[in-house]
Amino acid sequence: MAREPKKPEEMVSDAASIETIIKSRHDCVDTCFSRADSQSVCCKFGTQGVCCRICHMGPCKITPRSPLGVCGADADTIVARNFLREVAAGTAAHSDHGRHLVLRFKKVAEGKEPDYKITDEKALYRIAGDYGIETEGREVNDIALELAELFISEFSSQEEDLKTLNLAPEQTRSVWKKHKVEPQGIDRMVVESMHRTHMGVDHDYRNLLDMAFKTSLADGWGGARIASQVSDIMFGTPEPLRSSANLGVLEEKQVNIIVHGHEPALSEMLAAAVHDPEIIKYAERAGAEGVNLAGLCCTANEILMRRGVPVAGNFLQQELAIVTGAVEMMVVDVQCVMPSLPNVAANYHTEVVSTTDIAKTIGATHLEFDEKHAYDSAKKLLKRAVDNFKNRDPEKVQIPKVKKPLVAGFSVEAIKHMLGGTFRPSFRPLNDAIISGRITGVVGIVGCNNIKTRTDSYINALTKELIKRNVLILKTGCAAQASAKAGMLTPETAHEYAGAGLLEVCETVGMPPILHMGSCVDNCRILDAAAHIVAEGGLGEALSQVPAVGVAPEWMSEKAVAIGCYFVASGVDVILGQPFHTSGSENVMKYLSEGAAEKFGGGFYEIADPMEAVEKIMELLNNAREALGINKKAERKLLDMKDRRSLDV
Ligand code: BF8
Ligand code: SF4
Repeated sequence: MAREPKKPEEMVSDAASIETIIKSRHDCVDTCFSRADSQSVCCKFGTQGVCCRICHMGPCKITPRSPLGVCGADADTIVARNFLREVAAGTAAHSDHGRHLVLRFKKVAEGKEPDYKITDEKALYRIAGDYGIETEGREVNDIALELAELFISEFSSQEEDLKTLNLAPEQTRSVWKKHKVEPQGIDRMVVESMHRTHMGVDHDYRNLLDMAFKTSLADGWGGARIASQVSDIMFGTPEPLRSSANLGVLEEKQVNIIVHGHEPALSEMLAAAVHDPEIIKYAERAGAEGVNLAGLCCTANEILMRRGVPVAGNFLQQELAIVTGAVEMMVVDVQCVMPSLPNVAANYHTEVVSTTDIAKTIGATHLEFDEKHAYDSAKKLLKRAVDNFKNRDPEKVQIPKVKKPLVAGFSVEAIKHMLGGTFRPSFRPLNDAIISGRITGVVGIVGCNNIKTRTDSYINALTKELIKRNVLILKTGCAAQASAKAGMLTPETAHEYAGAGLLEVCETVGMPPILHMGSCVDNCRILDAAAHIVAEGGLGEALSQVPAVGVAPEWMSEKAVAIGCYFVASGVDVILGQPFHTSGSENVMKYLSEGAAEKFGGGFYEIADPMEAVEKIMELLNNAREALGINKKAERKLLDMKDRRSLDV
């Protein structure tokens, strides 16, 4: 007997998605929500991580009756190898994104890409300084070129440790040295991971998992970090700004273009070109009131953070955006783009356009992005979208009237300014608030949506409860967009939900209790914030001592596995709302939790229930506070100027 499809409200938690899933059923359009229903139960061997298809004597699977593969590999080896391959893929994704930006940055420095420029010279000086590059009396392009070359060597270095590691506190670095997980060149780490997981190479699960941590560090303190830094230099360091989120940002009377994926280079150009008078006139001639650019997933986060472009939705809303019938064009680049998009689009007038030769989908129009004429390329795309406006079927248009205001743009530099003012930007007030107990600790809530969890529900329940308990929340990726859709990325949220201590700090500083720090490569900004907390003093010497926890409540991608690993290897405990595919090996599970905690000071915890996660997080934060000797009752006095001065170091 056919199963009843799930009710939309059981699968998603926001009104816009519920309305649009109902529309998709009415329009007889398949989406991830209907496909998840027909997938039914996931493969047991895959879930446990005990399926090995690394050589062609297999695939082998581990069961009580066959505890070894044909070659003799046991569950520990197979699970650890599969895990390392996931980390390598996640690291590769972030880092290749970083590489494309670095190569462009180099061309910009050489004056070969006139449509791009160094937007944020201050960021260039700051970052070049971080790497010990001389800036005094030098031309901007000269500094940029040296920095670009240094970044390129971070990918290609063979025996030298990554220079980016020097941005971590010294004690954290010495932990990495002690356990031999300091990565060399990013590319080498990924290649070596693939070598070591080839049939007949590395079989010791502990050695394989150490390599997973090492490779992940080449992501968080390497490729992803570089992507973030180069984006800041070329497109600007984010500063707080207002915008809005959810499908309701689409405009009924305008040409709607959605950018989706991860790389900011093309979307930045589109965001600039959309205001070009030529484009506005072109749209008006086509009978539209204008051109409306909106984003999905991390491309959305990139242009939200820097330009305030509205967010149409997070990961599981990508098909729903098309189902509104109001999108003329969806421009995609790399990562988290569902291959189903052209099929969904075939039911409407939407044109899906792929733009890079490393990411093509059958059914999508492929229009290679011309970097040399980037602005013209962007204008051409916009005009093409306008031309498609006439094909929109008004009968099929249904834009949910659901959107929420938000504030985003909290780079580490912006947080520093907010806390200390322009005159003396500093993390001191935050450290003081943590030491005094007004803020219990800092929690990074990151990652995706996953069809296995009612969309956004874990993320939002956890966030709400933590701010009630005086925890400052740092967010990125689709998790940040979940808060945005719930209307929680606003300063008013402090009054509505925050505990007394956190509220006091938010009011004094004028900041929201949930800080949106960007896309998934910007998870390194969270670690950078923790490094600033350490440098400011009073909260330990290593990242592992800071009362901080990372959570990936609804994660789904290999990138999230890499992110989790570099948080843990940096000494930060990580709570996973979705389990890894490692349950087939108790040894691997133990190594990732207790083993990692012993080595790095942070380990993994799998907790399926958000309220249980809250309890665990509070316990971890309080343990850290206890160890620092600051776990006394919150003192209610705000520091006066004299106190502040006496704390200055
Ligand atoms: O890099 S949070 S679904 S969009 S993987 Fe993807 Fe996950 Fe969203 Fe951004 Ni990150
Ligand atoms: Fe089977 Fe070993 Fe080949 Fe894996 S590597 S498929 S366990 S024989």
